[in-house]
Amino acid sequence: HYSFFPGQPRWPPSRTTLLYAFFPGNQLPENVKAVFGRAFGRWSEVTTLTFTETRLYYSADIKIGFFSGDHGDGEPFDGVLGTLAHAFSPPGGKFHLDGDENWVVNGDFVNASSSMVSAVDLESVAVHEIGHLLGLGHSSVEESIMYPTLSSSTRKVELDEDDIEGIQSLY
Ligand code: TQI
Ligand code: ZN
Ligand code: ZN
Repeated sequence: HYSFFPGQPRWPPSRTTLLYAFFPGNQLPENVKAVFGRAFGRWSEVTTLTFTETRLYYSADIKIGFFSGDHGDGEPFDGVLGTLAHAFSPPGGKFHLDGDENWVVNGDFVNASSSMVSAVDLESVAVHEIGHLLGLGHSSVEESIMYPTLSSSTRKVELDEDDIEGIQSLY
């Protein structure tokens, strides 16, 4: 079953459009940015929320960036595997991804190299982290996006009934 964060934080009802921006220091290729657009779309399809990209990083509600190791927020990333990403409850908006992962987009490595041993599907992680950004905690339903385990190389991007019930009770 789905869960919320303590106190059930959510974006205020007056905020039906949330703005997201990419950390300008990353210079992400379009195919990587498009993954986040699709991941947001999966949640907006089942709620009253709309997500719009803004180029104004500092005024965005949700700030997306790839960082490696210690990146100044007291929650350092840990290299390949382990922690893949972190995103926090509303109205936090911080959405960080571990730049050391071997991220896969549409079945291809974003940073192709011959020594790849692990593969993490970016869209799967993005859909999960956006759930956290909107106020969902983890779920006990194994098929759900908010279940706290994802096997390596697995792609799981479709919202489960459990995710939909959870998010629809917030928005
Ligand atoms: N990052 C954890 C996560 O997003 C961070 C975390 C741990 C957390 N406990 C939490 C966030 C409690 C909110 C509330 O779950 S992670 C998965 C999954 C991670 C894990 O890097 O371990 C995914 C990121 F679900 F597969 F385990 C994305 Cl999809
Ligand atoms: Zn961080
Ligand atoms: Zn999680």
